[in-house]
Amino acid sequence: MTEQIDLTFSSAVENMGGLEDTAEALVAESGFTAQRLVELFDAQLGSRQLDLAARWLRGQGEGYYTIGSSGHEGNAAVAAALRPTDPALLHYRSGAFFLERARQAGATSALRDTLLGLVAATEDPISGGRHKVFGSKTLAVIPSTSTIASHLPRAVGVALSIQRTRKLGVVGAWPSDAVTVASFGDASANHSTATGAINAAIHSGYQGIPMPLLFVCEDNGIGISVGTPQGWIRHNYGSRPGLEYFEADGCDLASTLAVSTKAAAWVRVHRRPAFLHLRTVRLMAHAGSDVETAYRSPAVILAEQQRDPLVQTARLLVTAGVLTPAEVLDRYEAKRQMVLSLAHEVVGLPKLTSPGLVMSPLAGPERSAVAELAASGPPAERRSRFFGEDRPELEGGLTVAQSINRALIDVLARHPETLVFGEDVGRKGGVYGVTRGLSKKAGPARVFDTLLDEQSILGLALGAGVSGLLPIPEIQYLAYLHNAEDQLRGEAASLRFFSNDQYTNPMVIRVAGYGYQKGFGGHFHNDNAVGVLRDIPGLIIASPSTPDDAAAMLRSCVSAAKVNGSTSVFLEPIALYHTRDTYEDGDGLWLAPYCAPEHWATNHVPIGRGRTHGNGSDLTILTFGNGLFMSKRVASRLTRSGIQTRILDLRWLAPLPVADIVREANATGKVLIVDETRRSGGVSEAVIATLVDEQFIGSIARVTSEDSFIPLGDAALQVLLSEQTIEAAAIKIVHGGSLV
Ligand SMILES: Cc1ncc(C[n+]2csc(CCOP(=O)(O)OP(=O)(O)O)c2C)c(N)n1
Ligand SMILES: [Mg+2]
Repeated sequence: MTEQIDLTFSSAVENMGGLEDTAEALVAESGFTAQRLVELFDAQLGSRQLDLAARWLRGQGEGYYTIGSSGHEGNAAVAAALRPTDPALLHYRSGAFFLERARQAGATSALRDTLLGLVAATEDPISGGRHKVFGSKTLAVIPSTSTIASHLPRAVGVALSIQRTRKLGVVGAWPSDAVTVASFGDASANHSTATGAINAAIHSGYQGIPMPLLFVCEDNGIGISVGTPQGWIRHNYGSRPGLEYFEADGCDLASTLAVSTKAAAWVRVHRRPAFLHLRTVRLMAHAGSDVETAYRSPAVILAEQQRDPLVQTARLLVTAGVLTPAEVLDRYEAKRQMVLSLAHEVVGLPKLTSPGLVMSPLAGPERSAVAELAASGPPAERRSRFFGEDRPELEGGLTVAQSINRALIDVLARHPETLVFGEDVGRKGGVYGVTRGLSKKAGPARVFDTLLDEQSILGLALGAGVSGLLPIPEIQYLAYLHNAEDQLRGEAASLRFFSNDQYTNPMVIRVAGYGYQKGFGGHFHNDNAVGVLRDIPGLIIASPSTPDDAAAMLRSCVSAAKVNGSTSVFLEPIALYHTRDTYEDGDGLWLAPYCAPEHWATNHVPIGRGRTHGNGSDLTILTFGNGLFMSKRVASRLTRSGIQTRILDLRWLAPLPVADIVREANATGKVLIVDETRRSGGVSEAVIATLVDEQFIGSIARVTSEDSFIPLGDAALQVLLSEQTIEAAAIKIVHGGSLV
């Protein structure tokens, strides 16, 4: 099918004539030589022909993506104003930016690479056939998901990390004078993710924290079918203190170049955030499948076509005598032929043809490499600087909170690129004291308070991770992860998948969670639902219960992040943070000594391995978190009534310790799952499914919390799993239903 803009371009150029300008004047206006202008025109032509080829491929049933860049080709000028080493997180209409950046870097395959993405060929150098994304390791383009604006919190993190790595003496991924660029559409500018990220950038800049970040809003006046109110972007962002504002007609290459150059230079010099507003048009509808005439009048569509940036660049070049109309048309047709012949080449290339191929980037880290790294302690000199005379292994029994605190200090000493941050993490040392003293020891550049925005906290971690740092962000309460979830689910967990393992998100997200808190009641401080984490492919979920496991498991998660960029969620049981006694007041049995580095190898906790407590042969209890504490107490009472149990602490909710589950289940033939999360969507469902999958043929029962939110006060105990319930269920399964 012939596209209208294709015909309009040819007829507009044919009718161009007359030298109304001079090449010198054009060069003076844009700040670029005539030859560079022709190169940028080449990037614009390439981008346009890619859009046309995408539709041709779709028509052949060979292409799977038709969201194009037509009307946005002015963004070639933004690339030209930046350096190819400046980290870029791009809007999906960035074809011309991408081609120009490739040209700057001397990369010759960008047209073909983009086509490989369109046909989902395994040869696609960025995603390996998993998605059409603009991304490249060599071009410093970090691929973004299609969730609009969700790349912006990461962009803030990348910008912050540019100087932070230098400050810490860590090898960073970007040059020290780099500028981060992040582009997005006008409708996206209203998304809370965008407004949150822009706020976080201004908040940093306001405090004098370097934040070299250029936001580029490509304003085509519409988001799918919904118009952006006239002048809204300028009204909203044009005069924000702390956000330098630049605006250009994105359809006019010369002025876009001049303004982009000014904006990029401003950010590079001032290390503060700026907002570049490019007025563009959207040609050929939102995507190939979008029937624009359903919501836009023919007059509006025509008016947009008349602002076609390609026609305008052609006019600039022709009227300044740089190219003749015939030369422009030759270039246009030559580019069409080149792109079409590449499109023919990529049709039929191999696709991902097995689950294993699709999922290869989701594989976990190599076990031996994690074990080896987790066993290696910090240099003695650095460790003694951090701990002084108070080496934790000499402190005697520690609580879970103390143990995590000491383990974090060891991680900070072992890995100088580690950052620990979150709300109240720095000066106060965490709501529960888990990060107490860390900021003093490691310094405020490494352990610090953030603004109150979980989305920004995770975004900062995402940006730090791709910049050479090792972030350990804290989410203060599990319930408050949910308003930032996309950063974990959509960004952190999917990046390595969509970049074929080239970009990763090394990080350990500490989350305080679960119920049974005595100090602070109600649902939000006692959230016991983890379903939202358990189905994220590739995500590691650690759930330590005991002080010694907590320290060792933290080392495992950190090592996995270092070894292969794994993202882990480290779920800390608030109710056990300060627990000392297990059975009776003063017994001190929940405390555990801290393991000295020379014993880390023998005390290593592999990811996906549980821990068995006891060796009874009557009943196997499978549990985790507070469930371990309750089960141990119940088990001791059961012993008195002649029932001998063994308890498997799962320790990892993903990957589950399948081999341990099966072994311990078979050891008694009777399994009770003790699950403090909800009955629906809770952990017990996965454990039962594992037993069924593994063809366990004994008895299975489960006790869980109710499908409820947690109310305030003692009413919580009505819906949270209790020791009495566990005990009754244990007796029932052992004695076949008769309570004794
Ligand atoms: C969070 C989210 N909600 C909805 C969508 C579906 N969606 C894709 S593009 C789009 C419109 C974006 O408009 P704009 O930001 O102006 O960019 P444009 O396509 O106009 O360049 C929408 C709603 C999405 N991708 N992400
Ligand atoms: Mg738009």
